[in-house]
Amino acid sequence: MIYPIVKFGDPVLEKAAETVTVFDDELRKLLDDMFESMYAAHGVGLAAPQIGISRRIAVIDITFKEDPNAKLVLINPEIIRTEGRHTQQEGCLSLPEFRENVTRPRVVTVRAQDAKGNWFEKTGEDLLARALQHETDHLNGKLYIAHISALKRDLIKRKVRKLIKQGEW
Ligand code: GNR
Ligand code: NI
Repeated sequence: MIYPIVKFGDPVLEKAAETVTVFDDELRKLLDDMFESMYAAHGVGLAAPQIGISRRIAVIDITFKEDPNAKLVLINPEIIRTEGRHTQQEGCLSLPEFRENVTRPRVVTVRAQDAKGNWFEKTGEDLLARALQHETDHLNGKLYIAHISALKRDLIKRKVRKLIKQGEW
């Protein structure tokens, strides 16, 4: 099932999501639906709050279906190591049409559980590192605009408010 993507303005995007404690078939179905929804929306990552579900679950595939081994499930993820710094354009499916340069660590290691509840660590660089951080942020109620200047952030908020008023958001 393809879920619609929740957009900026919905409070679910700005609250911390709930820790996952049950690793059952319902969770595995949700993960399948999240991958399907992410691919349908042409994203390289998707966090559960973006489909209105406030649980600490995210999926990533920076190859966009090219490499089946690149599918990454992150449950209860935490960034445990970071290295370097890199600035790159970043977007979010919950803020369609907006893009801003965001400076983040260039290499990160995440500790997370898989669909079966087994803990693992994964180190990523560049786009993967960015996606690992972007999705972990979502689960903490944080959007990429938290990492840009207040001036740019307020401009985006103002534009979104205008779009909402016009019924275009
Ligand atoms: O599809 C996405 N692309 C992207 C590009 C640069 C940095 C982060 C991302 S994640 C984003 C999908 C999304 O909103 N995930 O939460
Ligand atoms: Ni996002």
